Amino acid sequence: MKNIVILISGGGSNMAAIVRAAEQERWAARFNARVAAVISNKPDAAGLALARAAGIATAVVPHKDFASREDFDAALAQAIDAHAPSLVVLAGFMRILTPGFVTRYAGRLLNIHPSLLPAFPGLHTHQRAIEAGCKVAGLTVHQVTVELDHGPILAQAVVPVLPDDTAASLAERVLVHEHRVYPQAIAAWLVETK
Ligand code: NHR
Ligand code: GAR
Repeated sequence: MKNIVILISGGGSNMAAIVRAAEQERWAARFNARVAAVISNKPDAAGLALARAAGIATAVVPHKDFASREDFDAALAQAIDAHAPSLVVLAGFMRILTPGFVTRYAGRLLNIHPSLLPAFPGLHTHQRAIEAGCKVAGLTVHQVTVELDHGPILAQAVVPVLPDDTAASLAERVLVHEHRVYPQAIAAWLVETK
């Protein structure tokens, strides 16, 4: 069985969309894959309750408990490796990962970023897209590499920016497409790495 471990920091709606797709599309039967665990760096992440309700193992590794990023990433890797993952999925995970961590999971570490990379890597993407006068925005699923938001692109979707958009209204529009595209991209990855 291919175990998928999902890392979250907040609401977990992308995580929930992946869990839903895995069930509805019968990933266990078709790809021999399942969501094995959901791990958060924030103890109060709403996504943890969603995961528990879905019967998925959860863990919390609070980044504030660690003196350095290296120490946090080592503890995070230990929690992840308890589930022998074939794939580690960042879904709204908000901590930059050290080179050592990224190297450990090279080729099996994916992220969804809410912009059309290589435009707007980093934080506050929707506000920056609006301020730049972009007429389209979107999302990118990519492999995680040492350089932030620069790994090989697996999938993208384009979403219009409307004249009265705020960062919040644009984020909401993009998120709907994230929930569609991220599960698709993961399913395609599972087929390719069969
Ligand atoms: N780590 C590496 N090495 N490479 C990537 O491509 C990564 C990564 C870690 C996370 C997600 C990313 C995004 O999709 C991601 C990609 C957090 C920050 C950030 O600045 C930036 C990009 C992403 C995630 N985090 C602050 C930090 O100091 C904390 C911000 C907060 O807690 O709100 O780690 O956008
Ligand atoms: C999503 O829009 C995701 O792309 C973004 O945060 C949201 C998380 O929502 N990720 C980042 O900004 C990473 N820096 P969710 O927790 O409901 O999936």
